Amino acid sequence: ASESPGTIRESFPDDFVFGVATSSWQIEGSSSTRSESIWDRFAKIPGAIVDGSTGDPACDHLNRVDEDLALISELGVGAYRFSVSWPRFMPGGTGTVAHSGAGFYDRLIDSLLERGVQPLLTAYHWDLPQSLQDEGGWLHPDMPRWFADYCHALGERYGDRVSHMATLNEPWVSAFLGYAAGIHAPGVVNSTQALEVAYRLMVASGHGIGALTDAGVSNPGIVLNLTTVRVDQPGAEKARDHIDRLQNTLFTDLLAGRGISDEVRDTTDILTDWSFVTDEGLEAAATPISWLGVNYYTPIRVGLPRDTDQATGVGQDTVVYPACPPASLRPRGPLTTMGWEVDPQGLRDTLVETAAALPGVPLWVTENGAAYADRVIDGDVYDPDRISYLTGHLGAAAEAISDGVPLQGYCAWSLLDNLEWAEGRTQTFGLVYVHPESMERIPKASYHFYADVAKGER
Ligand code: PNW
Repeated sequence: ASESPGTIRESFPDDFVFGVATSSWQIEGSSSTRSESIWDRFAKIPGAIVDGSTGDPACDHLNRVDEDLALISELGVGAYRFSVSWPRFMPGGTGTVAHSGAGFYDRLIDSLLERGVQPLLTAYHWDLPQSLQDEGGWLHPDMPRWFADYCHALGERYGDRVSHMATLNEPWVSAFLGYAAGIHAPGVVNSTQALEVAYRLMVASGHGIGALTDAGVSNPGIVLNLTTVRVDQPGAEKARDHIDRLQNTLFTDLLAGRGISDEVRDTTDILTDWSFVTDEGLEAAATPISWLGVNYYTPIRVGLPRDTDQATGVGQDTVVYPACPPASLRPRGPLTTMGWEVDPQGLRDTLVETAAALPGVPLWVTENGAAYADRVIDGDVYDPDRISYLTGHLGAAAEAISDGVPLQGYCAWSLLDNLEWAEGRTQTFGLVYVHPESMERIPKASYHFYADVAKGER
């Protein structure tokens, strides 16, 4: 017999929760029964989504929810993280809750609870009602109030059954991919606006936390995409620090009540005078959270500008970080099909750094996973690379706990092969294969692997 190192399950505390995640726009479809979102509008721009995908049918989840609940149930997980489509729940953006839209999530939540699965609800996973975008979206000073009203309605409707709700998913992505790189909705390229949107989102989240609490939600929190930032070559230290500030510290400082640091203000004041920042806004952004979700996929590795970079010296791939000193991002293999470096140690480091930035806040890994081109052979889907990715990152999560990180749960991204934003259907993160036309679901080898982990069989 070989030495038995114990199961993956045994490397976590007994009350640790294994879960799986999705988001509304990426799976639901049925766009005719909700109002338009900024992603529906963005998807109409030729070339915005590489394969021309739209929000329909996505995974046709609205019509296949029973089948998807069975997949969650058979996976044996303790939690399911999903998001509410704002345009489905409150089609006007503000005001009236839609009977049918709200009822869909009632049934989803009740079915999860019947199956012993804890619902983790995210209020905003990027599908803003287009009507609010038309008013100015996250640049509008009233957005925090509109968002708080929406959160209050969610809390009133579901707070009796859902303990853990998150206000926002990854405000960094909304701000910097939506307003600096312009590769996400609403497709704006304006670094000044990106900084203002990042701030406004955090103010809105704070108002949302307050509204959820008022409505009786016991555990309101937020989900950030945080990641450790490494120096790849000597000389890139300044750029590393700059990227770390805009990727991580900007958000954790606001949550911790440290405001916006002088370093952030000084390095970006060529772009913006930050006069939109108010004391009330900073105070709102620091509203205490009862948990923090961390989405981690890959570290950031910062090197010197490439020879081919423009005369400005600023690498194309660092434009997303406003005012970044000359540098380039240099992922090292092995890479996923997203071009993202596979580095489990990066998850451990990210969790340790996050716990230090926000001491005492319970953490969850709310997303972790990998895109690969899977092979379908005789109706079976083989994804050994995804299994080794998950094995490595689960190990890193367990090590972070032994480092003292108060980590309570882990959600794999994603249950289904879904609509991967600007990448359309060309990047697949699912534990379950979804045929792009027939919508047939086939659990992959990684689904069976993860089921074994959740059940304690490996
Ligand atoms: C996250 N980046 O998005 C989202 O929360 C998911 O909806 C998405 O499907 C998943 O990760 C995989 O992409 C991100 O470029 C998209 O740094 C892009 C980045 C980070 C997160």
